[in-house]
Amino acid sequence: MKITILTLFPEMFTPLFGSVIGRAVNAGKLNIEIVNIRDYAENKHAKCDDYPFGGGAGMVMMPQPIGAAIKAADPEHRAHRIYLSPKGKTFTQDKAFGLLQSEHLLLLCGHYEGVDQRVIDLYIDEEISIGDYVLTGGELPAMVVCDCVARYVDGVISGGSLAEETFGENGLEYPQYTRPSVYEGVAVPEVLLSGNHADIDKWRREQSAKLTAQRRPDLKGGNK
Ligand code: 4FD
Repeated sequence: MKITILTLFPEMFTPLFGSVIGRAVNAGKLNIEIVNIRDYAENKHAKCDDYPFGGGAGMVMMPQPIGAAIKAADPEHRAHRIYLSPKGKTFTQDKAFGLLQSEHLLLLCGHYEGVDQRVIDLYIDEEISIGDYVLTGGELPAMVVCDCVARYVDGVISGGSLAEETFGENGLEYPQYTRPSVYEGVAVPEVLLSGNHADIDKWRREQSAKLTAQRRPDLKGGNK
């Protein structure tokens, strides 16, 4: 899979390459391309924002640099093009799974008060929001989408972890423990040390169901 990210702040994406995702990129499992929109501005000072027509606070990102950057990155519109915005449809784990069907994702990050509406109307396939809050730019949302989708790409993380986790069919995940078996006087639940895998599975399913019913009755598995 290829993910192209269009932004005015390419340096914001450096941490993305530091961890699990960086390793996947280096192993050739995933191709992440960061494009600086400013490189496509055709005016003398590479200006990319301007005052809103009709007045009002803030600045709006100009259509020309974004349009040129999109056309260069995806000349034949093969990519699924996403604009990160508080007005978008809310991102979920299911949504991330669906996005995996695309060979190429293009993520457009807006800044200021957003981008000229004509860019969205002409070039964007889908608007996505990562939640009901406003940020200074679409970069963090783009990283969230990128990370969440990338985890599902073959070989990015080890097999078992994907199947058992929260937001699958199973509701919220059961609590995890590691050594030592007693920490600050608090012992690990005995069943986990029993070596009886049927009992352990049963305990984990119960914990999972209890937690989901308490905290997230809206989720699947909330009353299992
Ligand atoms: N909730 C999100 C996305 C972007 C963003 C922006 C219009 C502001 C939050 C378009 C206004 C983009 C989100 C940039 N804040 N800020 O996913």
